[in-house]
Amino acid sequence: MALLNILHFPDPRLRTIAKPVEDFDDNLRQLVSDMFETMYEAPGIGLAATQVNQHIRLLVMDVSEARNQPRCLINPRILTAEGDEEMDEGCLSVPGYYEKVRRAELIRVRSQDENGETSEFDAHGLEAVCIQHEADHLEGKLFVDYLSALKRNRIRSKLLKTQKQQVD
Ligand code: GNR
Ligand code: NI
Repeated sequence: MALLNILHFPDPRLRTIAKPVEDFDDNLRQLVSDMFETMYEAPGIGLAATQVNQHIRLLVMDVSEARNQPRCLINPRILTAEGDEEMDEGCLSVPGYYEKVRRAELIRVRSQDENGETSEFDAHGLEAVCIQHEADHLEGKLFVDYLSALKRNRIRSKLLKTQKQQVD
């Protein structure tokens, strides 16, 4: 078990497009386990491999109140998306900032688990928002990309400033 380092905006590595997972081996299962540990410790409701500098199509999540419903999505694909909803979003890679983002309210998802088994399911509400947020990470996209350039640049400057203070 290990806690992984989470990259922070505007780190350019967060802009990497993740590659499909092909090998469902012990290495992958170790990464999944470390990502769950990192997500629960943070704490967060989701974590994409991109955020821990692993550029493969893998995300973990748990949107339950009791934090006892771990879910791992590998090579996830959003097949269909319906409706609109606006929710306040945060991101472990953009610490301290919460802003409204508009997303689909109902999605159908196809993904694999850590053993390579494929399944399909519908998601709505917070679960749907989380999957869309994590799927964006795998495309190198962050929730701040949906904000105005003014807001995004303000967040970038403030985070850069705190990052510099941490190095000094
Ligand atoms: O912990 C998280 N909370 C959250 C809240 C609203 C919308 C999306 C999220 S995901 C975020 C964890 C994270 O950064 N995942 O990439
Ligand atoms: Ni995020």
